[in-house]
Amino acid sequence: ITPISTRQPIGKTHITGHITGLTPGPHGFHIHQTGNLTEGCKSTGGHYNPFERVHGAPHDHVRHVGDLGNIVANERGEALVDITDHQVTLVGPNSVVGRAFVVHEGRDDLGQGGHETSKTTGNAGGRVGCGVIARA
Ligand SMILES: [Cu+2]
Ligand SMILES: [Zn+2]
Repeated sequence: ITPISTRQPIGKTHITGHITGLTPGPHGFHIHQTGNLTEGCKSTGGHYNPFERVHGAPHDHVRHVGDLGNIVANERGEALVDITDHQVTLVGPNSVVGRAFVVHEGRDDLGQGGHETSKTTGNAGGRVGCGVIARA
């Protein structure tokens, strides 16, 4: 995933990209706490959550800042990312620069699945890909 731009210094953040090599179907897509890839995607920590809220959907006010819902891969395993988000920011004390995007094995239930991990991770399964958010 490459380009990220802000339309305004503070406000919505537009996240775009093209992810390949996935299994077809939905995959949880989040910003995790750190950009530490020393142990692969595992070492990026949990969902970025500066306000100590529960896991939710992108359109929920109460959610982790890093909760970007699901991306959907087509039958060739390709997913287009085009997300405009109100909580993610590239500036200020809660900037996501230096943190990481993580793509999960399965669907994020957006906190509604009733599983014991629904309210923390969306029960999205393992981490299949990740990348650090850096300044270009
Ligand atoms: Cu995640
Ligand atoms: Zn979350």
